[in-house]
Amino acid sequence: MAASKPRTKSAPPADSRGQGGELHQHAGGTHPPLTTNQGIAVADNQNSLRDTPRGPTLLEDFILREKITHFDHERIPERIVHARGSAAHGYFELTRSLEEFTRARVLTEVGVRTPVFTRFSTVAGGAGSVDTPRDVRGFAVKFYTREGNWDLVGNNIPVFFIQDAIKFPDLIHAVKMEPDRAFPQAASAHDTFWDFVSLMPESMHMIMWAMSDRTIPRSLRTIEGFGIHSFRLLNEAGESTFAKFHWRPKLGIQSTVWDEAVKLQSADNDFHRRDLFEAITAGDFPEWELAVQLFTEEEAEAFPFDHLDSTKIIPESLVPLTVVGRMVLDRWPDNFFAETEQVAYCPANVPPGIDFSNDPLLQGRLFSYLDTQLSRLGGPNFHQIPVNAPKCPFANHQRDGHMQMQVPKGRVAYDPSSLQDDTPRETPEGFPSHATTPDDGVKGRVRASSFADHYSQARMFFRSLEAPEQAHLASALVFELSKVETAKVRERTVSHLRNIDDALAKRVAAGLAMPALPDPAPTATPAQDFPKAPEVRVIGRTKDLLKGRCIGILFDEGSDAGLINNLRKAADKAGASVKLVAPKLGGGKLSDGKTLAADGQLAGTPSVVFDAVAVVLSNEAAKRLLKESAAIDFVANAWVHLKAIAADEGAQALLKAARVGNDPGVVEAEDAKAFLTAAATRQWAREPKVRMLA
Ligand code: HDE
Repeated sequence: MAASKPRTKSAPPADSRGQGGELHQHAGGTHPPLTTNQGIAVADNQNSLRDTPRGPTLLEDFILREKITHFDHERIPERIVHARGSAAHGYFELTRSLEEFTRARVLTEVGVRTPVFTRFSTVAGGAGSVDTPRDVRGFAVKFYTREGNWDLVGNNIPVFFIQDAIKFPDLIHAVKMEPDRAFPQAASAHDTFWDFVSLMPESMHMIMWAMSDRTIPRSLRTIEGFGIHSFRLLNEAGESTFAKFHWRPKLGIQSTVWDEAVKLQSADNDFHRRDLFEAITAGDFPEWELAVQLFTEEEAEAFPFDHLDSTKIIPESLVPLTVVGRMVLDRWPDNFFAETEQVAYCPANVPPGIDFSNDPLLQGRLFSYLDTQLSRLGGPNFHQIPVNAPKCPFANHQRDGHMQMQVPKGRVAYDPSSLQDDTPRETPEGFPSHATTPDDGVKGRVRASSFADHYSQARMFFRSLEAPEQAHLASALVFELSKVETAKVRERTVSHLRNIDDALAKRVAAGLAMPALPDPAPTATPAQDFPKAPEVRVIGRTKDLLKGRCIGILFDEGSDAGLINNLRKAADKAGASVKLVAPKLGGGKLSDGKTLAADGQLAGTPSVVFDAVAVVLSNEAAKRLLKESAAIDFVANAWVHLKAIAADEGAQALLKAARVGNDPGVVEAEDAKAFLTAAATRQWAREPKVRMLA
């Protein structure tokens, strides 16, 4: 009989005998008793209940049925977009009060640490897709403020594809895998995406960003975040100021090169997730500054674009950034499903003092998130899941529904009421604190004429980039359009490029070997020449830092122990992490007779996962490794991915086989200083030697 047993910790025997006589292995140790979800202790978790040893399983086996039933329902629907994500806990600390502009305490109380939960995601792929496709990254922050939750649900790109929320389902249907063939997964390089965007000139500015190096980041720790829309801040006097929110990574912005991003997909599906996990668990906490752009209605009137249009940035030359705080992510979630999967962000979650603008994209989002979460999380009580619940008290008269976790007391569940003293009531401190806006009295399905300029900022973006970045962008367009089967879609896209930058259009047309350059797309609003916006670059904004970078050292039997130790020490001092790679995980005996184990086996640890590599080999080992393509690829990829390479005398044969050339990024392993200087950056000057860019 399944009676409840005393809850003492028991040490199970090293093995135990099931009723059929077979042995189960136990790993040992002291553990609490295993129970069913009803708290019934389980004596045998290996065998289902049968009436004879070889007879059918009995329906009576409630332990089996509960376990399998729970398993059958373990998956919930994945997010329709941003399905693949990684998240971490941390805090936000205000360093500068915005009291003049807002009454929201999270933005006025300097020094207070507000807990946050931040989730990064890709947009197009499913939950099981890879981390490193070319894609926009979601950057969603839940601030558990003393006045309720504030969700700043942003992306790593400051603009968006469309101006009006009514186009979102079309955009997403176009970018997701094509419905008849169910591919490609997590990629925009296909006909339906380019068909749609080439018919939506408003997406051209975003296309410039999406085809730039921003969408192939090296690490989630090196991406920026943007709230995109203009929000409003409201102060005690009810005065309103517009605000745009920016997250700036402490480590600077870093991206990969395309060939590296492609190879990372096969080297490590979880590259970004693992990188974030490893950094946080090593105590190397990622950090971002929160900056705001603040401006008034009158200032906005003078902009040469409409700030309510999410396809536009406000260049920093027009409205500079003011840093107001920092976010530190210092704790990996205990459980992926309970926290990262069940977290529900919603741009409509704002505390008093933060309000919305009339951006039509934001307005649609205010509806969509709660709606999708009702079905994704199975009912109206998902706000009670620990990761979603506010950390301040919350109470109202909403009741019941699926999965109600609270047990409300008393007979009053309505308002107004007079029967009970402790029921929640309205408070003057709370919402509404909405801004009043002038109303022009026109109602209709209209798009403001101030939203009509689709090319000026796309041109500004492209022309602001450094030359290698422009080449990457052109090559990305050639790559994506080369996957598009329909000629007229390719031509239509190039016709938009002609309105952005004719030289870019010609490069892309040449890269596709187009027989003729298509005419520019018709437009009533030709591009204006805006001043360059250097803040959009990646290359100029990468910090030459070793902190946050990882160096891989390839070694084998007989490698020079002194050299390896020197390199490790120097890298450690400079703040870089080091991983050792060898043909076998057990490593080998070095020149000093001591055995050094590797962190990764060569076949499973290619150089794409590192920011720079050192190769320290004896002549014999190098000779042996000439027969190992993974060793040659290790060096060859570091070279073509523009990474610093340090090599000792013995390793030269491998460098030769990998066709490594000569440049300031290739140094002797003895010169740790020169190596670390080179390792702190990418060798952009090498690129024309190794790649034909468009
Ligand atoms: Fe989202 N978006 N979105 N989005 N979005 C979702 O909400 C939507 C947009 C963003 O880590 C969904 O819970 C509409 C812009 C992030 O859980 C859904 C429109 C920006 C995340 C939804 C947009 C974003 C989402 C899917 C056009 C950058 C992941 C699952 C008006 C500012 C949040 C969910 C997480 C998720 C709707 C456009 C960012 C369907 C209708 C612009 C970071 O509600």
